[in-house]
This record gives sequence, C-alpha cells and structure tokens, in this order.
Amino acid sequence: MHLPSLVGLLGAATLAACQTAGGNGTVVTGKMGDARVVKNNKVGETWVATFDGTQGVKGTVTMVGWSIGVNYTVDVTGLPAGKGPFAFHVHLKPVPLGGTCADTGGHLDSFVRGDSPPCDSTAPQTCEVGDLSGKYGKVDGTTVKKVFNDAYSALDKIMLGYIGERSIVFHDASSVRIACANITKVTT
Ligand SMILES: *[C@@H]1O[C@H](CO)[C@@H](O)[C@H](O)[C@H]1NC(C)=O
Ligand SMILES: *[C@@H]1O[C@H](CO)[C@@H](O)[C@H](O)[C@H]1NC(C)=O
Ligand SMILES: *[C@@H]1O[C@H](CO)[C@@H](O)[C@H](O)[C@H]1NC(C)=O
Ligand SMILES: [Cu+2]
Repeated sequence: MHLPSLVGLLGAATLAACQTAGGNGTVVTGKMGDARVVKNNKVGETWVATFDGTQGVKGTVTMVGWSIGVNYTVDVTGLPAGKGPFAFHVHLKPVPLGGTCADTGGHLDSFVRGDSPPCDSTAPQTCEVGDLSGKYGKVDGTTVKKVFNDAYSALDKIMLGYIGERSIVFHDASSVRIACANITKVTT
C-alpha cells in the first residue's frame, strides 16, 4: 500500500534532478543531480598529466588538491596552429600502453549528465565533471597557460568526481582527439 506514494516520490525526485536553478529552464543536470562540491581533497596532493611531445603537444596539466576541489594548471605548447579553439576534458580511462586517445572512453561524467546540450558555464555544477573547457573555457593559440579551480574534482577514489588514474584529452575545433596523457599521482 506504500508503493504508489513511493513511486510518486521517486518521480518527483527524478523530475527535480533534471531541472535546475541557475539557467533559463532548459539547462540540464545529471540524472544523479548536480555535481557535488568536493571538500575532502588533501590540500597540496598533486597529480599530473605529462604531454611528452610525441603527439605534438608538450607540457603538463597539473592538478593540486585544494580545500574546495582541485586547482588545475594547463601549461602546454605545440597545439596545432589554426586548429583551435581546443577543448580539453578529463576522460574516463587512462591511455593504454601502445594505445591511442580513442581508447580513453568518454568524459568523466559522474552524475550522468551527457554532453548534450552543451555545458552552461554559468552553472558549472550542472556540467559533466570532466568537461573542463565547457566549464572554464577552451584554450587557443599554440602555447597556452590556464589556471582555474574546479570545485567538483575529487582526488579520493571513493568520491564521485574522482579524476585520478584517468586521462586529459585535448580536442581540435572539429573534436578530433589530438593529444592525451595519463593523470598520474606525483605527491601526497
Ligand atoms: C537558454 O536556452 C537557450 C535555448 O536552449 C540556450 O541556447 C541558452 O544557452 C540558454 N541560456 C542559459 C543561460 O541557460
Ligand atoms: C587554489 O585556487 C584557489 C582559488 O583560485 C586559490 O585561492 C588557492 O591559493 C589555490 N591553491 C593552491 C595550492 O594553488
Ligand atoms: C596509463 O596508465 C595505464 C594504467 O595504469 C597504464 O597501463 C598505461 O601504460 C599508461 N599509459 C602510458 C602511455 O603510460
Ligand atoms: Cu574530450
């Protein structure tokens, strides 16, 4: 006899999770709701994705634990001239030895949002956790440096939003995956 009301509650919860404040009513969020702010990262814990130049791109994306989320520093050179602006994301899987960027899976999407419609950067909590350029802007030019904090990135494996042991992937303006590198732990 409790079943109908339970179903009703679940329906209401699902509906609420698909609409969100901060947009104009068309903004979508994850099936599991908005991304949660991460407050238990170890401050200073450092992970890095190193681009060794074999794919043209050379440099690092450094990820440092902060009291809220993770601080990212994108510091790369060798992006192909005229092919930008470049999107970049945390992809689900690392790059297998001898593999390619095609092997890294899709974006880290811990709250099951999907990448369509595109991320609304004014409501970053509604975006895929791994959609870094959607939230903080694409990079352009052959040499770029970009620093930002992402409140939704986790360094603890038990957390949704865990970015460790995955990869950073750069895409050119036509979405081609031009370079990728493993996210590996440097210090605790
Ligand atoms: C509002 O909705 C339109 C139509 O879907 C979309 O193009 C636009 O980006 C949205 N703006 C905001 C701030 O959500
Ligand atoms: C992380 O970013 C925040 C916000 O931008 C900044 O205040 C803080 O100093 C940064 N922390 C580190 C360790 O870089
Ligand atoms: C990336 O990490 C995976 C998993 O640890 C590892 O098997 C692979 O060899 C690494 N890829 C590269 C290119 O180092
Ligand atoms: Cu990507």
